[in-house]
Amino acid sequence: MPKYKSTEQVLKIIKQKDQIRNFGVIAHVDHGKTTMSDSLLAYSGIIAPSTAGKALAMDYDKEEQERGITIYQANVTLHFTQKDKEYVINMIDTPGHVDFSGRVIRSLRAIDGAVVVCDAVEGIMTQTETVTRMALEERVKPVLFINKVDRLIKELRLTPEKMQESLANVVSNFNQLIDTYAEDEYRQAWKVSIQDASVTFGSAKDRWAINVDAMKEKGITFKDVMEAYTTGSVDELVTRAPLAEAVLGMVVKHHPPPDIAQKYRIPKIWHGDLDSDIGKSLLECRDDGPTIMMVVNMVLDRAAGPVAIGRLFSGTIQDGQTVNIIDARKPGRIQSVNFFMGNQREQVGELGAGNIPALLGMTEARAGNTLSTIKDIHVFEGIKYVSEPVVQVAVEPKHPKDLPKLVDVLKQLTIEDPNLVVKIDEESGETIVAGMGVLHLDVATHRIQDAKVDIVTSEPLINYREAVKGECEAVMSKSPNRHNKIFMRVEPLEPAIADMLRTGEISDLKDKAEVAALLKAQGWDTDTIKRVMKFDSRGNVLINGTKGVQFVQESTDSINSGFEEVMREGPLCREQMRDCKFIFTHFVPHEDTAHRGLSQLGPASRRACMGALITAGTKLLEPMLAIEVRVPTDLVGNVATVLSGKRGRVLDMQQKGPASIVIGEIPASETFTLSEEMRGQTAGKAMWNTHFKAWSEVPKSLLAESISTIRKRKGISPEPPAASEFIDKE
Ligand SMILES: Nc1nc2c(ncn2[C@@H]2O[C@H](COP(=O)(O)OP(=O)(O)OP(=O)(O)O)[C@@H](O)[C@H]2O)c(=O)[nH]1
Ligand SMILES: [Mg+2]
Repeated sequence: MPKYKSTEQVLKIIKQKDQIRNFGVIAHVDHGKTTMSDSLLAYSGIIAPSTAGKALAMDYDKEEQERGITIYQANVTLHFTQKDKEYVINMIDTPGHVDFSGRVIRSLRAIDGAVVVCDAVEGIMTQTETVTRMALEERVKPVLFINKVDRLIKELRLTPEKMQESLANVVSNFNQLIDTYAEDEYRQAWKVSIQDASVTFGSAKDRWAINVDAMKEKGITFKDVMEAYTTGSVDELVTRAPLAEAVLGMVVKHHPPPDIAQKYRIPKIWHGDLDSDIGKSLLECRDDGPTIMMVVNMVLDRAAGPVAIGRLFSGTIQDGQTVNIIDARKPGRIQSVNFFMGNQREQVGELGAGNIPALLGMTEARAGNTLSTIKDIHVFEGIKYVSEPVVQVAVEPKHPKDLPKLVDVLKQLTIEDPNLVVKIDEESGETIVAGMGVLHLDVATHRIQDAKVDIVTSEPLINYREAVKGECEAVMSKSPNRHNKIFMRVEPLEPAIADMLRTGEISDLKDKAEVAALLKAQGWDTDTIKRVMKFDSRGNVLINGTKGVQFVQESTDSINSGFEEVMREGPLCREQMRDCKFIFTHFVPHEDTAHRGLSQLGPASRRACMGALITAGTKLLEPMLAIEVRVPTDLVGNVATVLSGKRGRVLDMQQKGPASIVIGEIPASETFTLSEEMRGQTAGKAMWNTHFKAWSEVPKSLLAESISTIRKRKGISPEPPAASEFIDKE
């Protein structure tokens, strides 16, 4: 028996593809996504209408309610009727804060349309741009909801003409984003317009919304909206023009049903053979084809364990079915098929292609995995994150006996949040948790405490990277038994290739022909491509440049292991290496296998890589953040002062209503005291957000000090090693 009446209605029509829509709500932080979602939930009978706009039902987590911010993506399945036609609407509310953008990117894979929510006063902000770009890259079609129109009336007291002008401005700025980021085929077709009702205006807080269709049908004008506010009859406006009717009306009109969407989305996200039976079933979204699902999020349910949520692109999925987790090469048995309704689950037994099932029992699955009844199926393209974990804290249990419990909780957290990176330093015994930003880590450490593990955390620390500066002639290192010689040189790797390694477009697991074509396009010759020994996902590569020597093939694993060790911990500060191309130029192995095993060749390879890097010269990279500060215009100069005092700079300035937006950049390491200084300089009138922009070389004047600080923190000698420690003479 379903818990919600809407589920009964949904299950009656769930097989009709043209009556299904999958959409997500995406936006800049605080623009009103969750408040808007409330109205949709109330309309569908999932929450009481009186609480909509205040309940923030999709922010069901205690931490979210306390902070007033969305942290987790939340799925819900709604029933909607328009002119006697019924629809099943699978909706995902996503977080706006940049620290959680990984959850937005993953959610986009499951949906076909996005409602981009935009604050009428603030207009298009950085994160509006980022999420819209990410949606377009996934071929997810956007429509626009301009929210907080009440602010234009109550706060800015605009005339109806000025109000329309200001709204038209937001629309045109939004279309510029589509111009910039959409692929050629969609650039014109996906522009939004007021005339065709792909733009809706409203106030999520006050629960009304209008678009051209609603205006025509109900005879409402902007003048009526203004009057409602001046005469205090907003409630009447809500009855005449409920938000859900306009927004869901826009969704069913402009967002494609799954079978239509998959025709053009599958070629982008699945690179298998489209002419095969499997390919056809995916393109046509067939219920009777093989079961093929991509997991986009793992959610931990206290009672039921890990729940795998994703998009079923082909076939039918049922309670009790066994499917293969292709990436893990393991089978799993589905205990039950559910809809997620906020934090509740609704068991539905079976779902067809084009839906967003939540599966119990698939405990070994992870976000990004492909599930299928076919064992050797081509997996979906990986998720490409726009940011990297740049901040970290060291975590230690207060009572040493809690260590196993801590490790266990951290394991659970990383299942749910693949953007959280946990590293246990074997030398110092330290547990390091790295994340996208301070808020991300703060939420993670609270989750640990919630699990009743008392911990001590360090101040947040910045993650660094190391990269090679120049190139060098081959250097030689011997194995510990002195019987094997490895010759290695290094040079910078082409940036485009390094990026493809980090996004996973190029990896050892990828189809060889596909990888070869990508490298060729970057100017690599066929011989070099064939000689790749190891692709490192941090953005490094090792190439076999030896000619006519024996035993290279069988020694590859050992040599790769030494290389990888150095890529994990570089010579300057034991930070990760990036953008390096190593060439293994010559090999003098011992005749006898017993003398050239892993314990001999691993260290020799490690030493040769270290020696080559130090000889070629390395640089230390720090994360540079983009910063966007909103202040009253007369305080712009003060913001510039704060930024330049912290090794940052102003890059651009924009006027937005009564405020100015200062766009600039600042090293992440300088942001820990930013709040106090900004408050001091602007009397608390500045609001800002930052996001990862690029890895930037630590300036010479700070280099020596930075290196020794990092090394001391890690409990190693403050001076980095010299090349001679790793290089041997003949
Ligand atoms: N004046 C006004 N305030 C609104 C409106 N919609 C939302 N708000 C307020 O804006 C704030 C943020 O609303 P949320 O719905 O949590 O925004 P969000 O986009 O979900 O935020 P994140 O998920 O954290 O990015 C809350 O204080 C809301 O009450 C609106 O239409 N008018
Ligand atoms: Mg929210």
